[in-house]
Amino acid sequence: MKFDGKRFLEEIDAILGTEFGTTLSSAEEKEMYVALTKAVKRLVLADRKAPAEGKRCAYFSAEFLMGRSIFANLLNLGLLDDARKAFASIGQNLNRFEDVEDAALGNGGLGRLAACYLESAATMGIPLDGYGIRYRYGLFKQTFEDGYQHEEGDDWTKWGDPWGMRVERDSVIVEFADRSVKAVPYDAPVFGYRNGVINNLRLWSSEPVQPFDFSAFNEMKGEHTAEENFAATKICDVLYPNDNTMVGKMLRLRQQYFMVSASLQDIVRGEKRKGHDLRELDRYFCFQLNDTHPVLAIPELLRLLQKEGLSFEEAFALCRKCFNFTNHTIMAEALEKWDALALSDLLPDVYAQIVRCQQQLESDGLDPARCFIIRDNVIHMANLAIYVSAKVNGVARIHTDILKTETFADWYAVYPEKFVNITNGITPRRWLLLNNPELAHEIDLRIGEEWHTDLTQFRRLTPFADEMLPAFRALKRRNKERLAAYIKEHEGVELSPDFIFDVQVKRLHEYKRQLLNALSILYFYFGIKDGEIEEFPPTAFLFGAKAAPGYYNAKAVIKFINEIAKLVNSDEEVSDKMKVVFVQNYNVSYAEKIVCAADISEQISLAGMEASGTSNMKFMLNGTVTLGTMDGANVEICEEAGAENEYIFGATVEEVAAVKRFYCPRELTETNPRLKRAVETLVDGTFPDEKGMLKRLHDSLLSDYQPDRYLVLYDFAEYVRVKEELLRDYGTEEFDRKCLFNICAAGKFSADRSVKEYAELIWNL
Ligand code: 26W
Repeated sequence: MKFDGKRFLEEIDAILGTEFGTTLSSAEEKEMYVALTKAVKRLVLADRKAPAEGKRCAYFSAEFLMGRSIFANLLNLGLLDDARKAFASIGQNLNRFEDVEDAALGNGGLGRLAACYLESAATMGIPLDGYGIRYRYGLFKQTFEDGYQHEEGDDWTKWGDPWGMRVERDSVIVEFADRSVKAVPYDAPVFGYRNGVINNLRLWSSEPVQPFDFSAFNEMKGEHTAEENFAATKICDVLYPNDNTMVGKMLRLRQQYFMVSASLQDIVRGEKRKGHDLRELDRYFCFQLNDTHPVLAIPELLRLLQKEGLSFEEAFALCRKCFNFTNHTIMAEALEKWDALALSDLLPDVYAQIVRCQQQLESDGLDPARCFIIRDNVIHMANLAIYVSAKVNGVARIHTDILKTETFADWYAVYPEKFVNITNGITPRRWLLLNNPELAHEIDLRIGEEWHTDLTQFRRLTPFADEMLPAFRALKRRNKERLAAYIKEHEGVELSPDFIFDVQVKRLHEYKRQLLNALSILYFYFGIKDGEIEEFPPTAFLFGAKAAPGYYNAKAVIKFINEIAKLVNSDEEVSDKMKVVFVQNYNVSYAEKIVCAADISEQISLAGMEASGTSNMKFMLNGTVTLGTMDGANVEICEEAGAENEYIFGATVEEVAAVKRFYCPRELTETNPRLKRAVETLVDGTFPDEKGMLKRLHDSLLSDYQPDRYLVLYDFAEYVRVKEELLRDYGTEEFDRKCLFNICAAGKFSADRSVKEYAELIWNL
C-alpha cells in the first residue's frame, strides 16, 4: 500500500471537521483518536473483499482481552512508522494515544489467548473469526486505598469504539422463557501482519426488542417497558470478574446463552442465504469452544437444526463434527455446573436438548456412573462438551496429560482419540515487535525480518548470542529506565534501574502463590535487618494482579504485599537493597511495559495447577529467565531453552500428590525461625489488620483444617535457595547469556505455531 502522509493528514483533518467541527491543530485527544482510526479504516477497508469461499472456524469465547488496538493495528497494516512520521511532521506525537483505554473484555489468560489467536490466525491466513459479548463495562479498574483493592467500573468506550462497526442488519432475536431480547453485532476488523488478510471479531450487544413502546406508555404501562428495556440491556452490562471460580449467577447463564444463540442464529441464517445445505454445515464451519463458557452452543445448534427440519440424529451427528472444546483449567471450582431446574426454567427448549444428549449417552452404552452430563439435577458443562465435541484439547503438554489421567480420565478411557494437546502461544507482533522495538531491531539486524511471521527462525540467532550481549544489556537498561519513570508517575515509587527487577504479574490466585513470593521478601528483609544476610543484590520486587472482588484470600494477599511494600520502602536501612511495588490496575498495556524490562519472571504456581501460563512465554521472548516450578508451559520452556538456563525449584506433580497425604506445615515453620517470623507478621501486629484479613491468610497456612493447600511452606526453602542463587548470578556474563538463550529458544511459543496446529489437527482447514 502506498502511503501518502500529507493526504493522510488531510483526511484526518476532514474527518475532524465533519465529525467534531475541529481541526488537526485544535482537536482533543479523543477526537483525534477517533479521526485517526476512521482515516485508517477508510484507507484499508475501502476495497475490502468478501472473505474467500471455504470452511471457516468460529471461535466462541466469553472473553477477548484485546488491550489497545491502535498501535497493534497500525503495526500490522505496515503504517506505524508512517503514521508516526506524519504526526511528527505537524509537531505531534503518536504516543498521545497511550491514554486510549484498553479493551479489557476478559479476565486474564483465557481472554488474552483468544486475542493472540485472532491476530495470529489472520497473520497465518487462517479463516478464524471471533464471536463474543460486547460488555458495556470490561474488567474493573483497580486502585489501592490503604493497601486494600478497590474496584471501579471500566468504561472502555469512553473515547468511543471507532474500530467497532454496528451491523444493524445482522441483528437477531434471542429468546428466554421470560423475555426476548435483540442482539446487535459490532464487528471489529482483525488485521494480519502485512498480508492484507482481514478476519472479524463479532461482539454482540443486547438491546430491547422494542426500544420504547409509546402506546404502552400512553396506556400507563410505561413502567413495564422501562423494566423490560433495563432487563434487556443488563445482559451485556458487565464482564464477570471471576477467573477460575464458577459463580452460579443466572445473569451469567443469560450472557452465555445470549452470545451463542445470537452467533449460531446468525451463522445458520448466513448459510441458508448462501444456499448451503445445513446437512453439510461441517463443510463450511467448525466451532471452537473456549472453555465451558460457550458450551450452550451445543444444545442451541441442536435446537436450531431441528427447527430447520433435521432429525435429532442428523443434528447430533453434525454437532459431533463441528464442535471442539478447549479446557483451560483443572481446578474443580472452575468447572462449570448449572442447576438443571434453573436452566430448564430459563431455557426450556435448550434444556430438552441437553436431556436428549444424556439419553443418547446412555443408549451409546457409556457407564452412567463414570460418564454423565446430568447427575443429581446438576448439568456438567465440560462433560457435555467432551461428549459431543470432535476434539478436546489441553493447553500445555503437562496439562493435557493431567486431563487424560485425572480430570477427564473416565472420558479418555472411552474416547482416547478425541484428546489432543495444543501448547499455548503468544503473538510475537504485540509481544516483541510492538512492546520491545529496540530488541526487535537488534534481531532484525542479525537474522533479517523473516522471524516476524516465523518465530522458529530464532534458532538462527544462537551464533550471534555473544556478540549481541552489549546491545541487549543496553536496551534492557533503557526499558528498565522507561518502566521506572512510568512507575514513578503512576505509583509514586522511585525505582533505580540498577536494581534487579524481579516480576510477578498475573491474576491473583492462591495457586499462583504470590504469597510465597511475599513471604520470601520478608524473609530476606529480616535477614538483612538482623545482619544474617550481609550482602544482598539490590532488588526491586514488582507485582501486578487483580483479585476477583469476592475472593477474600486473594484480596488479603494484595493487602499483605502492600503493607510489606510500605514497611520496606520506608526503611532507610534497606533502601539500597530492596524496594517493593504493587502496581495498580495491571492490564495488557501495563504488561507491554513490564515484560520488556524484567530481569526475573516469577512462574511459581504449585505444580499441576497452572494449565499453561502465557506470561512465562512473553518474558522468555523478551529475554528474561524464569524462576519457576515444573508446571504448565514452564516444562516446555525448560525443554526448549535447557533447564540450565532457567531457575527451577519445588515439588513436582508426582511429589505434590505424595506430600499432601501427610503434610504438616507447622513442622516447617517451627524448624525455620526466620520463616516463622515472616508468617507471624500476619498475626503479630506488624501490620494493621482491622478487617481480619491477614489473620485469615495466616489460618489458611497453619490451621488444622487443610492447612497450606498450595504447599507454600513446603516449597519455601528451595524457592529461597534458588532465588538467592539467581540473585548472585545476576550481572555476570553467564547470566546475560542465559537471557539471550531464552530468546533464541522461544520459537515454539509463537501463537502462529499454535493456530497452525489447531487448523491442522482440529479444524481441518
Ligand atoms: C467460570 C469461571 C471461570 C472463569 C475463567 C473459570 C475459568 C476461567 C478461565 C479458564 C481461567 C483462565 O484464564 N485460565 C488460564 O488459561 C490460560 C490460557 O490457556 C492458561 O495459560 C492459564 O494457565 C490458565 O490459568
